Amino acid sequence: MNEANTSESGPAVASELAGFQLAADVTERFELADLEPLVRAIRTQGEKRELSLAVFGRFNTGKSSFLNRVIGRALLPVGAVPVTSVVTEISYGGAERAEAVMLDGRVRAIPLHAIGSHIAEGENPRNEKGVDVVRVFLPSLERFRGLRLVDTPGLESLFRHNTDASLAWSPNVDLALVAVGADSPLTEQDRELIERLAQFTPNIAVLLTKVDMLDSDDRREVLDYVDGRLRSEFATPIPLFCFSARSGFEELQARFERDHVQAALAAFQSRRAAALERKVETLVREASDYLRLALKSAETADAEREDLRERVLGSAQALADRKLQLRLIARHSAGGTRAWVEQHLESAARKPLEKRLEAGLEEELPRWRGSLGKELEAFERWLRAKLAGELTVLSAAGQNQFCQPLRDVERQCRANLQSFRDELSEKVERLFGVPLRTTESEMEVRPPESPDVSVGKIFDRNWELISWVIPMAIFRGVVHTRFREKTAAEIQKNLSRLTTQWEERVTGAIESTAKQAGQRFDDLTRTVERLLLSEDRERAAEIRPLLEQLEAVLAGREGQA
Ligand SMILES: Nc1nc2c(ncn2[C@@H]2O[C@H](COP(=O)(O)OP(=O)(O)OP(=O)(O)O)[C@@H](O)[C@H]2O)c(=O)[nH]1
Ligand SMILES: [Mg+2]
Repeated sequence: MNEANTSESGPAVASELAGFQLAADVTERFELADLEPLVRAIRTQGEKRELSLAVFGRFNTGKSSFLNRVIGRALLPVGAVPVTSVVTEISYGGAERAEAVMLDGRVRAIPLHAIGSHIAEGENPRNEKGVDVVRVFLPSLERFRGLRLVDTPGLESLFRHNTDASLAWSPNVDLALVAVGADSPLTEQDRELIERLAQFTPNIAVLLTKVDMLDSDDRREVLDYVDGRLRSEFATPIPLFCFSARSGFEELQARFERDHVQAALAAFQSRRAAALERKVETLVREASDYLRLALKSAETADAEREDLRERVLGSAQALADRKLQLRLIARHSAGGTRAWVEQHLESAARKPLEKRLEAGLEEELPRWRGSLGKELEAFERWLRAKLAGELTVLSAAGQNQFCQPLRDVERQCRANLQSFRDELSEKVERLFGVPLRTTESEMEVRPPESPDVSVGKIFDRNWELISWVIPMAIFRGVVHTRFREKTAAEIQKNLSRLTTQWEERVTGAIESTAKQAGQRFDDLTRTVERLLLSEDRERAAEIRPLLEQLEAVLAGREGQA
């Protein structure tokens, strides 16, 4: 088996690599949250029995279609709009099965045929189910033992969370495949993506997809163009493969498997070691960048501080105004939530619901024969059960719609924070010559669950006591008219109650989102203040030897290269 191939040399565990422990310690000591995923990826690298071959790229370039072809079945959902929303890992396994690893770490078995409900944007919008990664095991992948095929959500779509999910996973990559559509060959974003992936692995190839869309002359022209661009943009050669998921292009797939996959498996140890080396090198470089910034800041005299602070963060008033903007976004959306839910619940659903219950009531009425008390009881039981059933369905079906104001707030807060972060980073880089490394922890927005629908008591009086004195033969018509009126009134009352429940839940989630955004804002300003506020000789003395050691590691690596 490939993973047992020990004839090649190369460090398999991170601790053997110069600088890793030092950089990991610096990451922990200086709380460099944005380097933590890379530290984790490096630590787990040593335990991995498989190379991760991950396909990245712009949405709609055919990444999932490509992997479906490679695994020989239509497993992954595909479509003309952005589809994949969760990273999916596929590897050989003795039994066919799938599991979802949730963001909170729990692992759930899921039926293989239902993975779409976890990984497709349409069925799991904005990853509202909170899935971290889906893993699939297939006995048919015997020939890929030692390989983990990874499908990632597409980049650059309007769904920013998909880009975030792909980039968050990217430190784990060993063999990166960048999918580029033959219809838009190699954009500026593709180049940036390759550069980003090169931080984590030197094993990068480009897959030119959908080549069936070009005739052979155009295909040659596009191939030459992409190949030429790759050569001029990157110092190391990047292999290029053509692919089409359409039938008639099987030879391209066979060539890819032979020249890329089998070659990688044959050189398993060295590919794994190279990816590990690259990750550690990136970690050491980024940790030393951070320390250089921290050192410059600790060495800056107090006299220059206030001026620096003002130049980076702006005045206290300007900061307060920015933070107020976040609160106003939330307040505005929370204020409109009731009207929004009302529009989608009461206005849209009331009439059809009334019609359904009226028809149901007319069917039931002839069955209720007895004293007033008995009929009232039958009516109440029927109406409560019917209403509860109908409202539960309406509530669940409308959940996505009702949460729209929450999503708007989340999107606006995220964009607001991002632009603040970009501005700060740019100013710090201008003044110190080193980019600002800030904690880019994601806001966690949990959409509220559907409330439990409960229909309260319908009649307050206990009619049982006097029902025997009322002759139903005479009053039945009047009583039934009252039932009809009561049905409409109960629909109105309970829809309004459900609207209130949803309003409370959505505005509660909006408030918590706004609070989180406020905290992120404060974290960001605190990080900068911590860097800028005081001249700190002790801190400078602590940083200097660490920085020297990290720089020595980097110099040693460059020397080796
Ligand atoms: N002509 C042609 N169309 C293709 C090919 N591969 C995929 N498509 C079409 O391109 C669209 C996108 O395919 P997907 O496989 O879902 O693309 P993706 O890159 O996984 O998209 P995201 O998951 O959104 O990132 C679908 O409509 C596919 O039918 C191909 O080789 N040739
Ligand atoms: Mg996809």
